[in-house]
Amino acid sequence: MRRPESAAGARLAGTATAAGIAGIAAGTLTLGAAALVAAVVSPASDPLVALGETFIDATPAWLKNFAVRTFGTSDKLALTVGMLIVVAALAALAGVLARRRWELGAAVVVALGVVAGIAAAKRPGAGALAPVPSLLGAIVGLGALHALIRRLPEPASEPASSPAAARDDDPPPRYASRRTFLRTVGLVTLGGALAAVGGRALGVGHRTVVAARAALHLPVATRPVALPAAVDASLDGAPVAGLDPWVTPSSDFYRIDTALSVPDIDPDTWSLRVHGLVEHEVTLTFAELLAADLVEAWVTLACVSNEVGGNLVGNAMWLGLPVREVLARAVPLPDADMVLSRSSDGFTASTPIEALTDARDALLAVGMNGAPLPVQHGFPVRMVVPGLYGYVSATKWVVDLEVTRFADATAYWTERGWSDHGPVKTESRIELPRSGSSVKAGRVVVAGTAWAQHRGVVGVEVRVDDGPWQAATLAADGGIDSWRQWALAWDATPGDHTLQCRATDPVGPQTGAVADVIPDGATGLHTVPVHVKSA
Ligand SMILES: Nc1nc2c(c(=O)[nH]1)N[C@H]1C(S)=C(S)[C@@H](COP(=O)(O)O)O[C@H]1N2
Ligand SMILES: [Mo]
Repeated sequence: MRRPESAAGARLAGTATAAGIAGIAAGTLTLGAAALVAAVVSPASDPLVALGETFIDATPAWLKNFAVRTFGTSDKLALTVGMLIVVAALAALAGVLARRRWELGAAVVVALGVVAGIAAAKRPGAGALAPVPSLLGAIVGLGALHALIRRLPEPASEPASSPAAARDDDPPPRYASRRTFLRTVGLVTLGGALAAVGGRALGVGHRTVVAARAALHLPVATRPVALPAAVDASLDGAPVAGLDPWVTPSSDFYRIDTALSVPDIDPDTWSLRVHGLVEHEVTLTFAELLAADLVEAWVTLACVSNEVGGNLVGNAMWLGLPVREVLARAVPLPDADMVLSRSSDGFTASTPIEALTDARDALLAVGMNGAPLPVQHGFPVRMVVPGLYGYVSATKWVVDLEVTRFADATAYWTERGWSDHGPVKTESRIELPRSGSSVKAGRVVVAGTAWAQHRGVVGVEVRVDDGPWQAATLAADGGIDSWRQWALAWDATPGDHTLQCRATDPVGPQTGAVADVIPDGATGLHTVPVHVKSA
């Protein structure tokens, strides 16, 4: 049987493809083996986690901004998918190279293992064993790649008298061999994937925090707060349905941080070190923190990356110890003007010392909405400071407070292009009607939420099609540190309309000037198009 050149070329290409597939299978087993080892060593030592977090830390402001804008709170999922694609491409390359020259393919695997191992070792708080999952994974990967490359289907050297061929003419022998290869590859990939999933699950189950959090009973606050009355918007005595609730359930609370694997902190070994420009260095244990006079406070937290009209903002009841009481024990020196808070995973925030020593409820929080802090929101202890964006104040998993000066120290996001000061800007958003929706002509409820943390919202106005500003009805004030709901009855006429809102704090109305989230928070009027159908 004559085979044209192109068929021979296709066979060769098919084999290179097979080598690429072998590489991906070996790569999957590599990651699976590493995940299993990481389950024992520490979740953060998983090569994907270590590489991802290193990548996040190296990400400039514009890219972080792009990621948050494009993927919102799914930015971590997007990063993981992106990394898997890159790793798959490199694994395929390792396979293709290994088929030509084993040493070349092996070099790619070893290089990846070493790079991931170094990344894991360099993560803040990494133990001595941090590189082990990456390195053991690479060794398993080398073995798998070697075995698979030796079993590549080789059409040219297929023995004509192979048992498969003797049994049947169809399919031709090389297909039988290919099937065996694919079956092996399939098994290796499946094993790797199962190990990866199992390793992750095991790692999560192994976490000290899960049991520690479940066992924790928070003390009762010496100064408790109740849910303030009438904070839900209503019009003419009728409640407005469909707004974001005044209290954001913890499970719905936005999450923004640089951690791919949340820190695993045992409250029994947690401590907070207060040092720097202080008269006495202070160390606070978790037991001491719980034994202190804890207070409760309603505070609306906002992310500097929140776009006008966005939802990276939430309101919760926090339980904690005022930071000023811990600072008072340390006695800051007069020339200090900033406190650099640091989390166990290396994140830092620069907070003006004024905001931590004045009368506001700046807390070392242990509770959120009546329960211990969820792990994702900072268990066992985080900072919450009314009036400041999270990136300059709300350090989760906090372990260290350095009293210092803005002139002498910089924080995580400041080093990436964001402002070192981040007071929350007065903002308001329209939640009803939804942007782009259709409503019937006549009485339409326009409603939403406004915030001006630590100044308070004293008014909200709405305008239609650039018409005059009309005062909305404010819901009760739940305190100047919390957001405030509002509503207005609009007599809608058929056609396309544009709604806008603006909040007023004691200083004046929010600015309508459009500003990007970088470097210190977005401004502008939330603008919502609606279509009104004739009734
Ligand atoms: N350790 C740590 N704390 C952190 C961050 C982080 O990346 N790491 N992000 C900050 C930012 S930018 C915000 S907006 C708030 C968000 O808190 P949340 O996830 O509980 O809503 O946490 C802050 N605290
Ligand atoms: Mo943020």
